[in-house]
Amino acid sequence: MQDTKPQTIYLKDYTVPEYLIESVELTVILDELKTRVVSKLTIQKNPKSKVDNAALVLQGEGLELVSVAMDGVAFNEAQYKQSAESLSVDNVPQEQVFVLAIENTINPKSNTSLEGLYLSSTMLCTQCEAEGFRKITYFLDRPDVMTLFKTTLIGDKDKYPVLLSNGNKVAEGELQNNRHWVTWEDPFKKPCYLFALVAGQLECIEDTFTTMTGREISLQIFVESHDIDKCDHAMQSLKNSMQWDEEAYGREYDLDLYMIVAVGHFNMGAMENKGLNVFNTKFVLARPDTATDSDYEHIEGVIGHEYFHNWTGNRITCRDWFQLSLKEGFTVFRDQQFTGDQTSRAVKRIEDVKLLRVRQFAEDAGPLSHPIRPEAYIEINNFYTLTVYEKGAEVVRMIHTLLGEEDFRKGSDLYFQRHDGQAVTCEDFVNAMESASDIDLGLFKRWYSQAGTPVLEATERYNEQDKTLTLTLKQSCAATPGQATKGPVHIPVKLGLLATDGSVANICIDGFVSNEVILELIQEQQTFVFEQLDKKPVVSLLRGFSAPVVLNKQQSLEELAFLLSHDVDTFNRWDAGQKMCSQVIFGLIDNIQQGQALQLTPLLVDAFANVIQQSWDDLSYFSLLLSLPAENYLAGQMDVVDVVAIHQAREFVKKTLAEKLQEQFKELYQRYHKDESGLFDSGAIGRRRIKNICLSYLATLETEESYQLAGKQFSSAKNMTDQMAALSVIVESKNPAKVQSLESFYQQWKNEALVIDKWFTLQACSSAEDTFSTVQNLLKHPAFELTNPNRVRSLIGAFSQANQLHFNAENGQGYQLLADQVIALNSINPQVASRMVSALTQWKRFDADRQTLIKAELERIVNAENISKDVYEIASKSLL
Ligand code: 7MF
Ligand code: ZN
Repeated sequence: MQDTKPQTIYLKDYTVPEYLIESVELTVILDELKTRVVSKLTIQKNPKSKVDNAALVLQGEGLELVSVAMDGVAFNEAQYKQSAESLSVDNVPQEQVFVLAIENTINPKSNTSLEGLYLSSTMLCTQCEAEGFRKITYFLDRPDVMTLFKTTLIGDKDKYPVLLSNGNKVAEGELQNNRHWVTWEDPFKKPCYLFALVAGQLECIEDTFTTMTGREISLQIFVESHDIDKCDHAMQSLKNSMQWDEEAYGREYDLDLYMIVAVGHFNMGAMENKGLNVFNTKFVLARPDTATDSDYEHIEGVIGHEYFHNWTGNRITCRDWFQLSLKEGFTVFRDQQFTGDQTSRAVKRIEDVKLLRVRQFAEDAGPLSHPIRPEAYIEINNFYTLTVYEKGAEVVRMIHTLLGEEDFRKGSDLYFQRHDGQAVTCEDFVNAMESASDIDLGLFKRWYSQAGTPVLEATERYNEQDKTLTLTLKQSCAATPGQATKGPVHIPVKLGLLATDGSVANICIDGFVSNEVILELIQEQQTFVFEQLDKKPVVSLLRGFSAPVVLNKQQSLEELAFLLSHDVDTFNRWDAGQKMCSQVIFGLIDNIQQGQALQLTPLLVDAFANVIQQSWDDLSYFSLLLSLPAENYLAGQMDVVDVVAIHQAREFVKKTLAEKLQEQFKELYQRYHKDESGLFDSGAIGRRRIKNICLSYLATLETEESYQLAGKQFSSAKNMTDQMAALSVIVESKNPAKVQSLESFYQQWKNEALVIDKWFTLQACSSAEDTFSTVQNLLKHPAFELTNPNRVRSLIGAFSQANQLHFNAENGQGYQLLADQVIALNSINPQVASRMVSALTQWKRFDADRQTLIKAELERIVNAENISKDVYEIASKSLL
């Protein structure tokens, strides 16, 4: 650790800024090794601050200070104080505006943290959220200081022909020594975390979008020249996003220009900088032969997400970083709605819930559990979590469910109208929603402050005489670090009833009749009585996953099979199948643990056969119904995770289904297998998805025929979806062509970084026996580098987070490998290193021997030399 113990920041300590920066004129003289930044800040005392004569403290990190001047007069060294993290000035004017001019230098090339100004191949670019602007120049680096930015970039004409920043280009010109300059002006005030600049040899594709009021917006996507043929889908996605936000939220774009730049070195997915989004190449570049269907879908979703931030994040931003979920939860909810509308609502909802239940629920149940609005942090970058994003989106979704479509729209309109141009809190958002409806959201606010996943116990009793069904719902929430006791929360429970013949039954409750109701649970326990039921109906509870809770309800395999065939709610129908599979697999896990022989219940085979027999319009949904629950989802439901038994039981089910339903899987494969390229309509996507699911079942048979099927698809595939699907089953099986296929894939794609990432991931995730040594060798592969986050995630991230079986090997070699890499990465890129620790945070879920092994590695990380506060916070809190 560093000499001083890292400081904790608390929400309760928030105070308004003592000073405001009205405007800034930045001049950046670009150079790989020594960039000069000249900043002229127009500052005034904040009229809302009650503190008089406070020192002006500007944040700055790793800056080489050249000079400071106030109102044109240079400071001597006695007139300011400098520390490793700040520049402060006492006695600044309290009554009038003043101009502070600061000059400093930075070295982008040595900046491997990828925060602030850095080099990605030959391109200079910035990442400022959350607190990266302080690595560029001294500033009031907090989101409630909103400033007008005017930025002049100066650089070599050959090295940096393209010079970009936020807003509109207002002037440009030439200088001596082959240099040129461009001035950008952003007419909207913004916090400095939304600042961006990009300089490099970039090419762009251009298009336009005409807004709802008839304004023509110019759209540009910038990439390195070799990627220019992979931008069309991103451009289409941008236009779809702009259109959708007008239709769904009445939101129009506000500048004349929207730019996206794709960079190969990026710590996360993308960034919503005003008018100049910077994206990970992974979420821009796509060509049918290089990107899978799911890549295409993610690109559209992320482009949407960043675009939607223009209103939920930029026009209205966060008061402080504790409010992060204000912009992220809402924007994720918006991008989920968008993707659902563009593709399939049923499939999108299922994919989102899968992520939430596996990853967010684990976070909520672990040592780093925190509310969607955290109360304390050491390093804010560690709080860009699944909880803030995904649970945050669920909380917004519950408001949507409680208010209904129409009032929710009224609420969002009111929120935009009330707070445009402001930096606000989560409370402001909920208040707007409350004002626009008749719904009391007082208790609901507890979702923002309480951590942990509520558990809902449901019991039902049918009374034949009264013809009533009584449903009792009881909520509870386990203690989380720092929150020993919990109160009840406001939970919307969407419910439907099915008659025994599978038809929809009427719901009669409190004198109202309908097909579907939303029960509102606000107490610890409540009872609901449904009347006029001649026969006991089957209850479909928590439809659409209407709240982020664990639902416990006794259900027989027969009842689940019934719901799988008949439920009209697409989410619950799928979930019934998942629950069936889970129950069966847990039974088999017991058998394995007790050394008993395994047998698959015909009920499951029949249920699958029944699904296959029906005709399906949405083939993607159909393929979800045929997918078994993931190993990590099963692990989340076990008291003591047994990774080997989970794997064996699940493989047994998969293989037995493949044996029993071989003919059906073959028929489906042949029916939907068309060697098509470049078709990205939902029909083609669905055909590929169902066909490839069938391929993966058939591959478990390990027959000559199945090897040939995969081999043929691999070598003849014209799109990446089919090629990857085939390679993946080859790598998973004992197919003799495995080594050769991997090698030919590498040779084919060695110049496409994003495809090589897939090649690493596929091997890292394999359940094959030799995976650990494969991973060790891949770490030494010439194409592997710790300085590229995508590569790190594709190998180290994939192995530790997506290969439960081998990462948790009994001898601890997986844990050791990860800790070694985290320690190496810590000094290169603390943010990415910290993310990699996450696989070690779940140690309480394992047996005593594994717990000991994992804790030893966490200790080793905490005690490593020069550990960053990013890594320190996660590793040390995990040990508590
Ligand atoms: C879709 O939120 C959903 C989430 C912060 C960086 C992008 O726009 C962002 C940035 C992190 C984690 C996830 C996402 C982002 C970040 C993200 C991207 C697309 N403001 Br860290
Ligand atoms: Zn975001």
